[in-house]
Amino acid sequence: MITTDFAAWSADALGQVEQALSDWVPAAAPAGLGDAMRYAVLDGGKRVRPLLVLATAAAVQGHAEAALRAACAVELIHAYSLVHDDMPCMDNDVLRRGKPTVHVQFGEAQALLSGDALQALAFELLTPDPAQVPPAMQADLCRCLARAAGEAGMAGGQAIDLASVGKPLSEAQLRHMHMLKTGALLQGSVQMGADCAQSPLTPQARDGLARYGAAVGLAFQVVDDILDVTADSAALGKTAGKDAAADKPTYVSVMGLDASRALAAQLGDEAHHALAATGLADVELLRVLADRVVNRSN
Ligand code: GRG
Repeated sequence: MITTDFAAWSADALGQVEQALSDWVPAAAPAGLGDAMRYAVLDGGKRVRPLLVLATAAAVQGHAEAALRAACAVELIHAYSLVHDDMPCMDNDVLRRGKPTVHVQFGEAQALLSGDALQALAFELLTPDPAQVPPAMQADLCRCLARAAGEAGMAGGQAIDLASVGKPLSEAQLRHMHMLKTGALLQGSVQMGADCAQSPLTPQARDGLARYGAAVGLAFQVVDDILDVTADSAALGKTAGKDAAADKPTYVSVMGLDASRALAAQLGDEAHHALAATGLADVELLRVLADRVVNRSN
């Protein structure tokens, strides 16, 4: 069946993700830790990464239970990264999603611990009873998420980012940093969706999805940099001018606004071409998601 109704699909998918996150992030974690964890995860966020997991899993007729767990796991890693990124030792932000950041609301120690606990919970979600998700699929999902989140991905990109403050970066260096810091988790979301396939994918499908994920991952960051200078900071729900204040290089500071907009559009085209090369029968959800990433306003 060709999936054309993105709005209905995404409303259903987001409902499932919100419910599962609410069920799985424990309110009863000791000494207020559950409150900080739930504050970091629930009632906010665009859930782009879970949608990428679920749309990719739909395109490959993936294992439904594995896909929902993977969608939530990647969102927990994303939430942890935001909690830690906002702390005084990193970006020192006081506002996230229009609310006080976790360390402002709960204190620094609780913010650190809630990020740690969310990261651990992500891998717990990926490793249920073998009757629920085949063990080989569990291993693939854990490996993929660990690589996307670790030194070869998000954490490595964050290290480069912090080391780049006040330094001029070439476009190639900026691209490398963002492919790791932001792109790896988005690309990993697509790969995790692909890992939910219940029969082997062709090399063309794997390769096309990998190229799609890379293009969408980078486009997300380019658009983020554009929105940082063009959008109303209240609409973004974050501290105004954070990156400029921290003197961090961005796509807009390195390439200018027009070239950044052109790059975002080009990455959107690359995502479409990569999807066409997968040979998969129904990639409509992924095509619409790429367009939403490139054209987003928050
Ligand atoms: C602390 C290891 C570690 C890493 C932090 C992701 C990250 C690395 C820092 C966030 C800094 C930032 C604002 C990057 C720009 C792109 C980005 C990840 C934006 C936030 O993601 P959205 O827009 O957020 O998906 P929502 O709130 O919608 O979930």
